[in-house]
Amino acid sequence: MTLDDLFSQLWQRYAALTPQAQEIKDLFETRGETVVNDHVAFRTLNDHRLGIHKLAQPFLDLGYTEQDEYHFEAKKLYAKYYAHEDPLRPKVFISELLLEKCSDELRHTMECLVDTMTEDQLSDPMMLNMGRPWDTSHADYEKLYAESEYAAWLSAFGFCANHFTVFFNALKTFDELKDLAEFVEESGYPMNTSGGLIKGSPEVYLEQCSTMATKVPVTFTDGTFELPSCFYEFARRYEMPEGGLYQGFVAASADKIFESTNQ
Ligand code: OOG
Ligand code: NI
Repeated sequence: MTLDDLFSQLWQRYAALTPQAQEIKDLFETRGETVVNDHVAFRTLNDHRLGIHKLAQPFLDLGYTEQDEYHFEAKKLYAKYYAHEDPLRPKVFISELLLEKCSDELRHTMECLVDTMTEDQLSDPMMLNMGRPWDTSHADYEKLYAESEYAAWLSAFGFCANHFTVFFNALKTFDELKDLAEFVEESGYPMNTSGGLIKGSPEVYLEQCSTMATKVPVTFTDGTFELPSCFYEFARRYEMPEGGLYQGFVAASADKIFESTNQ
């Protein structure tokens, strides 16, 4: 598999789950823009069978290397990002829920889901794009949601690109990230305003904003329910004093971006 194949497979599943992403990309292209991706993000659990390292493998095989790590105490999450030596390749941000920090009940529920996965599924190198490999109930989703929105989202959607992110710097028709956010909002896509519309600032060399996830019907063992699936993000990077654009993430901003899948 080539990197182009990998990103195109990821985009396919993501766009099917998130029609707004293709729609917004089309709106940009209608303005004469060419959309470049800054990063793609994934979610998982720190269960040894499917931790960050497991999802990262296809990228590592194709020339990506591990970069920085981030801690999210309140959300009980840990994340790492990976980058390719070709700066035009999107960065990859992978987070995982720290099960040992969660309640016994939540840990048990999530481990039971993983236990139902087959050997073939657990050894699939493309786990990161397999979708939801387990059956689960909406009643369990609700219980998980009360403790961790992240766990609930993972139980309902499984493995896929949670968001693609448009690289603002490669766009030509917006002066500020705020102008882009207003354009997207006015086009009919509600934005995530947790922590403010624009997260970060030139002082931390990164500004980000994101849509709220599209609601899609999800089939559970006890019925079909509309739930927030995936979202689209927009990131503007700033030049650092020592030269070059900042390449990392900002934990305080990321903490709010996670909330783009809130109900
Ligand atoms: C990841 C949230 C963090 C960023 O760019 O800071 C993030 C997620 O929602 O899974 O994407
Ligand atoms: Ni992101």
